[in-house]
Parts: sequence; structure tokens; C-alpha cells
Amino acid sequence: MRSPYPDVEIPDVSLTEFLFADGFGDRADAPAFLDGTTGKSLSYTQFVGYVEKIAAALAERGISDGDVVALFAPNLPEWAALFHGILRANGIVTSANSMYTAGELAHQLKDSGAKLLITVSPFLDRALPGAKEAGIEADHVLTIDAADGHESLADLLGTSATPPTANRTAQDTAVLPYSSGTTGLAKGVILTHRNLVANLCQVAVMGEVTSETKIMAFLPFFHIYGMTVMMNQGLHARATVVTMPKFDLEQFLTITSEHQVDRLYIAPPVAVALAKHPIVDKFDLSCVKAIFSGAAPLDGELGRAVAKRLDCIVLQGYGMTELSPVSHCMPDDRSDLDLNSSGFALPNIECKLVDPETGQEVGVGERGELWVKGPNVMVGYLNNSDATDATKDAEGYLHTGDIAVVDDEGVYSIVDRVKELIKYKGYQVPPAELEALLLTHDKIADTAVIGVKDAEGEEVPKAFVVKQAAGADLTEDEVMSFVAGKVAPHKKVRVVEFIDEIPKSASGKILRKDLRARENA
Ligand code: AYL
Repeated sequence: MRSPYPDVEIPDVSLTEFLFADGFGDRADAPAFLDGTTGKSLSYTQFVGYVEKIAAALAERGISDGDVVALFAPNLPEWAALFHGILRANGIVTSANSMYTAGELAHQLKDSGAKLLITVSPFLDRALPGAKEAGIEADHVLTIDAADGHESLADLLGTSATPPTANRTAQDTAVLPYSSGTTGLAKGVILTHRNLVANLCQVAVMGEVTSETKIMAFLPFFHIYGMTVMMNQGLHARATVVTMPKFDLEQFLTITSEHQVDRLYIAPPVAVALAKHPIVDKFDLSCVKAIFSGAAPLDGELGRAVAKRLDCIVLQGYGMTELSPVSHCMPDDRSDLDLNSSGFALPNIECKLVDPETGQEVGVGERGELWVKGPNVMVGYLNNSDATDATKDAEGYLHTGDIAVVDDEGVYSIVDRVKELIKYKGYQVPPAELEALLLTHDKIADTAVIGVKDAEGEEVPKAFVVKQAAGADLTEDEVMSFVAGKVAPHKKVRVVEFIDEIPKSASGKILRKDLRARENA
């Protein structure tokens, strides 16, 4: 089924040219980014000034065509300037989760072949060992703020060099965010300039983001939601993007009200706070016109409670890193749609719903795996053609691993997930990674990790564990703290159950379905 929206034209240019070639008109001196915690802002003119200087300085340090630079930092206006500076230097950005441990970071640095790492001084305790493990010398680790022994952003901005000639085409790789996709470990998702430009053109049709809009960006820029929907959509619309390096409810409400933010992008756990937390009543939030939720299923009733309490529209969208990321959303003028749904397919997108058992396409009202085809679909996974082939078929459809239904108007609702992936507060938790880690524990013989619902209905990682014969004294707490010591906080195992045997197929694959059924019994 094709999107009900007419196709939009996607200019055949790099993201840099798409966003910056036409100048900023009367928005030249308006703030592109505003750090909500310090009040420091970067106007559009200052922003591109930074981008040009950063590109020149990176070229001086040897970065050129297709070189990968890693960003490992919280949401700051500087993050965005560095992102676009790397692209302007004809490089590729790999954006790392700012909560990563040194080991998790090292995996991404090695796998992406990053040549430089740019971070902030408070992260050096993780960045330096991560870089070392990946073979990146300490003098190739730069910081945004000043840190002894490291070049800083001020050093980059101090260059007198001119930026290199821009030579990226729409088909070149722009970013390598990491996603586990439907199975296995985190993989580099190859997104081209065209993928990113396409998604901006597609999203622009759905939402009323203008130069008057103030966008709240506490969701991380390292994740494709923050990168495309907040950072780049904001730049495209010449809006103002208000950043917060770390989420704190009271500070978030203060900044929203003080800076008259009118568009909030959230993941479902923040909707819970907005609907229920008493502190919300202490703030004048009449500036908020629209709240947009994505990254995990939003409960419709909860969404309606938020809309009522804040007297604004609430919309839901669906996407995936591999889709740059948005494939479905509710347009601003259809807040009447059922909030349990994720709205319409965006322009230029074709979808199929396919029965995972039979491979047959299903009809209106029937459940099927969502397949998506369009200009925002990734090229593939970096260095992993098997995973690419398992996810993207010969016709170009991306098999999402999510189960959806569509109504006769073309409104999609995501109703289940058939892939391994667990989402904790909107963040990816790849079970395969936790299973591999648990198996390194000498008292654990076998294990399987699935997502289960906690008392509040939020998805949390649960480990089923088979003890070694000699490990009878192993406790649930021991298992949880073993994992917690080695992974970013969102990947912690939060429930443990000891069992005698992990259900497996004849070929040795974990039967997650059986474990889920056992959970729901
Ligand atoms: P990743 N409802 C249910 N599940 C969802 C939804 C939703 N609205 N959105 C995302 N997911 C799940 O790569 C789904 O399982 O990208 C999907 O395959 O971290 C997985 O999350 C993808 O996780 C936007 C902008 C969504 C961004 C995004 C999130 C992209 C998250 C909508 O408008």
C-alpha cells in the first residue's frame, strides 16, 4: 500500500548543501541552537561559521573523503556544529550513545573504523580506555571543553585554514548510527546523505515546524530520532532547537516554560510524567502546542491524558534507525486519530503487511510484519552483508520485525514485535549482547534474555538463567550486578529467573516465543 500523500521531490544533493546552501534570510541572527541549561545560543550565522571552521580544522588533522569521526557527547549546540563540521569536511559521523561504557564504545569505534573521537572532558574516563582498545591514540581524542593533553573545540575554531572543497554526493554515506536491528549485536547502519535529506522532505509534509517553532531536544542527538527529527528538522525549518544535556523533569519543565518551547518530542516514559507527576501543575505550559511521541509504543489513553492536562495536541510516530528514522506519523491536522496508532505512511513510502508464517500479504485489519520501502531505507549494515540480506529484500523492502495492522484509511498501528530487540524507555537493548555477556559468568551454563512488562507496564530486560552444576549458590542480585557493572544503564538486566533449560529449536536457536508465552501464562 502506497502512502496516501503525493510524492515529494527529494533534491539530489548532500545534507550539507540541502540545509545550508540557500543562506538563512531573516533568520541569520536568530538562534539555531539554545542550550536550555546555560542560556548560551548559537545563531544560524554563528552555527555555519563553526561548521566551516571545524571542517577546515578537521581537514588539517587529516580527515578527508569518507573518513569516520566518532561523536561521544551529550546534547549541546556544539554537538550539532561538530556533526555538520564532520560532514562538511567530507567525513562520516558515527554517533555513540553517551551512556556507553568504555567496552561498548570500543566496539563501535573499531567496527566503524573511526579515526578521531570527539567527546567532553567528563567522559574521558570512558572515552580514553575505549579509544585505546580500538587503537585510537590519546592525541586523536578531542574534547568540546578544555582538557589537559587534548585539543579542544576552541583549538579547532582557532584555525586560519579554509575548509576543503565539498565533494559529497547524495549517494555517499553520511552517518553510521548503531542499531541491533532484528537480531544480534549493534551494527553500523549505513545512512546516506540522500536517506537523511529524504526523511527531512518526507517529515516536512506532516508537521507544522516553521521558523517560529521552538523544539525541545533532550532526546539524544546520537540517536536517529534526535538527529533527524530534532536537530536536522530544526535546522531545515530555520527553527530554534533548545538543548538539554541530561533529562531532569523539573529542569525540562522550567526550560520549556522559560523559553516558550512549543513543540516537545518525547518517548513514552516522559508522557507518564507529564500525565501524572504533580510537579507539572506548578508550571505554565500554555506555550506547548504539540507533543510528539515515538521510539516505543505510546498508550493511547496516556496520550489523551497528556493532551487534556496540557491542553495541546499529542501525536505519535513510528520509525527505526534503519529508516532514517520516520516511516509513519500522525500529521498535525489529524490529532483526531486514535492515539494508539502511529498514523499514515509518509510520502514516497510503500508498505506491505506480511504474515511472518506464510509470507503472504495480509489485508486491512489483519496482523502482519511491516515491510517498508522508500528513499529513507538504509543502504545496509556496515561490514555485515548477511544481516543486510536478512533485513532488506531484493525489492528494497525493509523487514521491520514489528507487527502492525492498517485500517481502510491507511492508518497503521504497531501491535507487537517479532524481533529480538528490547526497548527500555525507547533505548535499544540487544538481547544477544546481554546473553553473550552472561555466558562469560562462570556460574552460568546457559541463558536467554527477553523483554517483559514491569508493574508500570514498561518493557524491561529479563534474563532466564540456567546455573552451572557448581554454581548452585548464584543469586538473582549477583546476576544483575554482574551485568550492571559492564553495560550502559539502559541495558541492565532488571529481572532474573532461574530455570532448568532454555527452550531451543532443533538448530539451537533460542525459542523466545516460548519464553514469552511462559511469561504471559
Ligand atoms: P530504533 N510504536 C511502537 N514501537 C515503536 C514505535 C511506535 N510508535 N516507534 C519505534 N518503535 C520500536 O531503531 C519498534 O520496535 O528507532 C521499532 O522497530 O531505536 C524500534 O522501536 C526502532 O528502534 C519518530 C521518530 C520513531 C523516531 C522514532 C524512533 C526511531 C527509533 C518515530 O517519529
